[in-house]
Amino acid sequence: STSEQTFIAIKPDGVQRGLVGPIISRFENRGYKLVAIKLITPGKEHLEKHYADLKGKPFFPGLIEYMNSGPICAMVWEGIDAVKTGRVLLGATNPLASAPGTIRGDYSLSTGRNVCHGSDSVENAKKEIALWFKDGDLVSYKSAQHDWIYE
Ligand code: YYY
Ligand code: MG
Repeated sequence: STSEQTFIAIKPDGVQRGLVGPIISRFENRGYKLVAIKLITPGKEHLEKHYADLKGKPFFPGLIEYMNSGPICAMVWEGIDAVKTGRVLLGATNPLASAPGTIRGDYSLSTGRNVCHGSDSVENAKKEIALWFKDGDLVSYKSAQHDWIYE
């Protein structure tokens, strides 16, 4: 449906490297609608919840430290197939396996510095949006471009 939502977060390296604008532009240009955005340094406890599925992996402590190293630009993007297409825009987890034209494939070289997060399923998107945002943070509006993007 055109109201599917995904959680996209520009990681601390992406923010520090001045990639907030370029990454937002990719979602805007594709036709997705921004419905929530904030710059936040949420702390380790919150980040451990966000990556709870990866607890126990050898890279987990380093991942949390990296994610806690500066502000994160947390966003919710809405539109048709937002979760799956959001992952396509992101590229592969390992930037070296990411095609040029993807965010990770254009802007990064290391798995542990891959500049951007995106939900991997509709179910996880719902969980992540609920973790990072309050209900009232998500705005509801009709994009002026809607009828030029959807047939
Ligand atoms: O969803 P995605 O970010 O593409 O990958 P995940 O498997 O969920 O891992 C989350 C995050 O952890 C990944 O973006 C980088 C980091 N990571 C790592 O540092 N080393 C790995 N071998 C796997 C993942
Ligand atoms: Mg993931």
